[in-house]
Amino acid sequence: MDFKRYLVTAALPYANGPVHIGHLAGCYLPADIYVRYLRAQKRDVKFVCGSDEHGVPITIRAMKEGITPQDVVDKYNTIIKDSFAGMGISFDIYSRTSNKIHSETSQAFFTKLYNDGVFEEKESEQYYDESKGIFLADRYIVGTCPVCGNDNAYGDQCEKCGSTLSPEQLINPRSALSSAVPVKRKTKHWYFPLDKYEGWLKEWIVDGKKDQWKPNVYGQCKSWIDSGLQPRAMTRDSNWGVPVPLPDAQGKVLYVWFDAPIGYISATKELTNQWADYWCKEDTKLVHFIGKDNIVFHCIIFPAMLKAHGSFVLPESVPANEFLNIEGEKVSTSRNWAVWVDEYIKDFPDQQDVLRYVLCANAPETKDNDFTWKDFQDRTNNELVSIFGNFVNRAFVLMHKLCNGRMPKLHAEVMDDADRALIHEIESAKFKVQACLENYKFRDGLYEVIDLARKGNKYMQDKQPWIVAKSLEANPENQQLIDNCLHLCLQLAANLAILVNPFLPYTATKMCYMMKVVDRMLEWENAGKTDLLKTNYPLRAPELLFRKIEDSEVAAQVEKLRANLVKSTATKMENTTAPIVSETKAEAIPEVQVKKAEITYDDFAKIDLRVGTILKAEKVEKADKLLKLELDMGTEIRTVVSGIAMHFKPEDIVGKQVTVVANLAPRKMRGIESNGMILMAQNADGRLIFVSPMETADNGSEVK
Ligand code: B3M
Ligand code: ZN
Repeated sequence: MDFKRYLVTAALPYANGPVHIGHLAGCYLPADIYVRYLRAQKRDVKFVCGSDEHGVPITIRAMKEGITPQDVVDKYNTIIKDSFAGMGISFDIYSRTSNKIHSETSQAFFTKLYNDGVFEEKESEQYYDESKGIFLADRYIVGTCPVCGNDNAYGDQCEKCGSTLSPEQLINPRSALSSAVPVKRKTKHWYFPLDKYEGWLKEWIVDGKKDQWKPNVYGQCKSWIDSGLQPRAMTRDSNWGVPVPLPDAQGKVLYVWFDAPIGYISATKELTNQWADYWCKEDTKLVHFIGKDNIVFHCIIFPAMLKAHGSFVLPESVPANEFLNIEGEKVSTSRNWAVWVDEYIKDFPDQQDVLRYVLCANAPETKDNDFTWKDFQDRTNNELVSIFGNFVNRAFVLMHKLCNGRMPKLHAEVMDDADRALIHEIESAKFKVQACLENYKFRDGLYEVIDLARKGNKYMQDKQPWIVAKSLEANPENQQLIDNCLHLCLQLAANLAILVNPFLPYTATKMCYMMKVVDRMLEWENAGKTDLLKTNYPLRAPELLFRKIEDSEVAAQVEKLRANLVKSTATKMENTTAPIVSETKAEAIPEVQVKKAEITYDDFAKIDLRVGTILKAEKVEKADKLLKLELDMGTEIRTVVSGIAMHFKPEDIVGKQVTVVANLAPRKMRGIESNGMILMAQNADGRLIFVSPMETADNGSEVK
């Protein structure tokens, strides 16, 4: 199919926290590279995105910060938008799903499906928090994970072991709002019958996209479809979201995964009156850039909705990336293990392209990848500075030194094989980069750009115009050789600017300035040409395109990561009732800062701290984290269940003295009553250390 126009979307980030570099690498940067390339090709393209401002992630964040959901989205929408702009992500529009145009668009979509009789109306039993008087979304229910024993697993997922869960599977479920034990209540919802679209989805994806979609995307879709599709509720009981546009739907809103993808349509409407061309004409190529956790929503649920609606095009491609780990560990927003884009921009002003380079060169295109600050430094210094920057700089410096600061002529009569080979490399680089970009292989495309610079360096090194210059007095005609070398090097540099532009737009702009050419030179059709710079034209003095990243900067960033790591609540693991609500950047906690609000002496005096000795320790069945301890408390033997099994072998801790919170209310875990809690210190690296008396104390003695 010959596409007349392109509509490129990037996942709408939840406005419940800032974006980190994993977001950039996974979705926004590849989308931006693709769009910049299409624009350079002068193709008709629109690039839409915006904040996803509904759903449980927002309400949880509001609860945690003690502010309204509106405050949350206002705050983070600004931060996110600025982060993208700061990194040169060139959306045509960055909208918000709280806009009026969006509620109208998504309600109209719902109404159309409703009027066409698409939805199934069903009553079901759902968890309800009686103390708060509201139905609990799966995310609001926490409890013990049946797979790994994590006490703070969510009703839809355990973040510790990654298992997908339903609230029914949680052991000891409790409300995240109040810690009350939730009860079941009847409620009515509108279901989208995904099962009825199974046949169509098989044909469209399983048969139709096998060779077109990336294996990770295709594979996830296929296994979803193969395991059988179920009707899915498209409404929720909540007061935050787009109201369900039906008379008997008080207190009900559209499910966030119903309204959010429609946000792509609303954003396009907001952008242009011609929006329908992009959404309804068959010769539009719709491409969704997303992270791997969004695959089923974009490849199965949203397309089925679009199909049911009938007026819209379907995604042609969904190039989803895997995840980017940081310094060898999975990103954790709750533990603040992430490199935040807004902070990068502050710490490295005007260094957008360096991060764009590293994230693209190391993009998690086919598997999860690792970002380390050392690699950031190595790639910058050894690739950008030493290969690309160095080549461009030398070409300019030598041109100023050996050719009077003017673009030298090409003397055809003295051209040799090396010159012709270089011209061939320049011509073919265009097609290599292009083939990669058309197929969403951004890493490979960037590699080809650097490779061309590498070839330029080699050519210059072989030609050694600075040595040739020494022979000029004896052989003035050798100036022609120097001219040819620098002419071709500078034409190559102009090509580098065009090819690198989608990836590193700030660098391309700087290069245009140095070459005194207008941005129009960067159009893709100019790539491969070797007459881009006019002969005899004075060029500017070179500017350094990139600077080296110093060891001290790397050390400071690694230190910052570790210092800001939120010490896991696991320090007092066994009795946490408040869920560790994740999904956003937690406040940074500098080392000696007080973490909790001040308390009075009387508050403190309420805690009965005692010394005890571990008499017995054993693993708790089917709970990887838990140890059952018997403690000699002087006057009694106590049972305490403690979440330290991942850290200590039972036999290694028998005989140790520990500090015990002796008057903590009893709590049942895995059917065992725990009477108290032992204190542990936790290092930045997560290691646990017993908080014990320095010398042996009498069992039962008070700690004060
Ligand atoms: N907000 C999930 C996410 O941020 C969701 C994407 C919506 S795209 C329509 O990962
Ligand atoms: Zn788990």
